[in-house]
Amino acid sequence: MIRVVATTPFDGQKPGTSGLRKKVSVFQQPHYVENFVQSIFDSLEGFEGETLVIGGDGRFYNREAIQIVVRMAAAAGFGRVMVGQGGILSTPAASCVIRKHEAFGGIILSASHNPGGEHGDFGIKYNVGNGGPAPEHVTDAIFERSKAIREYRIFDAPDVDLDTLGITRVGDMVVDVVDPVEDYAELMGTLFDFDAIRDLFASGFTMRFDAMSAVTGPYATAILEETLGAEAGTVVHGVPLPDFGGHHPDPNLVHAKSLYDLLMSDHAPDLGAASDGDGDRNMIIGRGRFVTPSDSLAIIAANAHLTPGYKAGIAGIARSMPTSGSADRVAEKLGVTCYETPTGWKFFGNLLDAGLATVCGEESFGTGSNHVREKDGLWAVLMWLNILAIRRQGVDEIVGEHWAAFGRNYYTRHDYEEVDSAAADGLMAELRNRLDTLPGTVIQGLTVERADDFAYHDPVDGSVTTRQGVRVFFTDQSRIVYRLSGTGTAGATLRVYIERFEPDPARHDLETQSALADLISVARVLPDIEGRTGRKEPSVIT
Ligand code: VG1
Ligand code: CO
Repeated sequence: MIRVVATTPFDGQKPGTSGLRKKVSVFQQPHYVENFVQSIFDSLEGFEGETLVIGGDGRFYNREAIQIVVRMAAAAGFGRVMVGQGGILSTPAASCVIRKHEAFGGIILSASHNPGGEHGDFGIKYNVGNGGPAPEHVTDAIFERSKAIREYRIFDAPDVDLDTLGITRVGDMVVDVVDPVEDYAELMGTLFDFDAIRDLFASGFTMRFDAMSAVTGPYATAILEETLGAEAGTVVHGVPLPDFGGHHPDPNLVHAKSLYDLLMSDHAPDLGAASDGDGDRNMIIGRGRFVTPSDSLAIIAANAHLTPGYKAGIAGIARSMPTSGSADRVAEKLGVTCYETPTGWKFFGNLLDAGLATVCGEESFGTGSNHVREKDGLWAVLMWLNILAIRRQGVDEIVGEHWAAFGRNYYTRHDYEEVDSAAADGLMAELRNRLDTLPGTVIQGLTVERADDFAYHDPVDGSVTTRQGVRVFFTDQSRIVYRLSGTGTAGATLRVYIERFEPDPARHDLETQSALADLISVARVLPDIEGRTGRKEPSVIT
């Protein structure tokens, strides 16, 4: 019943920052999904009879891809697949299920925060047995294999019923359709003080959670409304749709603007939060106060001991390099290390496994901890709710006190999307050429102190990852970082990360873009963004 199908390689099946992401139409080409999935299986060893977890964010093509993966897993010799009902598993829930059931690994169908629908993006990602994204040596092997693949193996069988819970079979392989929320919700209950959060809601605390018509709807409704007693209607856009309702499921100031506007208005609830396509990102907004993801990480690290799961304190913090230095100050005060890693959650896995870090975060609206091996949107929201339930202060007050104690890192990211790839590569190459000559240069009154191209030396396995972004540090404790995105599907996206530390509490209430105006201007002229890309203004500012 196993069919061996001859095939030829496709160009560009190279996993990026988080899996392989392309337009849906690319994945719909005959053999495209099969080639990549076979390349994954060919790069792994020892999974005979083992369990593979499969699920996705519900976007267009999710079900079709899952049927292919299930039949190929049967042909490859897996003993069991656990599939989220309806093909649904948020990325953190998939990580949770892999760990809890000691699966060999998992395949997550998602392009995360990228738009969905027939004309949107699709993606496939492999996660290893610790529940985290495959590390670089695995993704490199998958890519190498994809360039040489000649055949794939697939079980000839009818589609499995993804909607009915319980066990069926494809050949000898068990297909276990599981509730996508249950294991995850149970884990959250062990980490946070649900009684305290219930009391908070019972006391009249109000919230809006925008699931952006993506995967977190069922999770948020079950946990926030049904378990914790948040008012019905707290969760909006709570039904996952294949095209995310035509919206861009990226919880930031641009794509979740209606939530932001509500929180800045007269009828703002106490807390606003949102999550992305696959449920690993989060945005936190208090009444009248947006919390940057970098600040959120720092505040969570400083307050985690107030929650049951972290009451013993944290062993360390890890943040991606472009994330602001606010967490570093918390680590210093706590007497723990703050690790600085390249962009992408896969670099946190070793630190978490080795017990070196407990909480991790990225400026791109990603926060998480050692409870799973992915960033976790709802976890961050529950962490904030638990902190608010114990401190009984508003978000704005907590953020203000944090800045007063640690100083404020003004922070913004400017993205230039879909620029010409050659122009973007040229811009980065020129910056790299200038690394030696930049120190000492004065640009519009700001003096460059040092500049480098970030390289990461993993303290656990000794691996080295180079060329992770050009950093330019100035003498006034400010910094600009340039790097190209590894998740886009059209042209190149140049990301410019701009940050300045402000110790003076009298200067903590400035509007971010104006507080950083001089640095923003330097960030544009230094590599001549307009001259090289033709762009006067960024496409997205967060
Ligand atoms: C972006 C973010 C990065 C994040 C990655 C995956 O990558 O910058 O911090 O880990 O997306 O997030 P890049 O290479 O485009 O800058 V998700 O929610 O899309 O899995
Ligand atoms: Co995501």
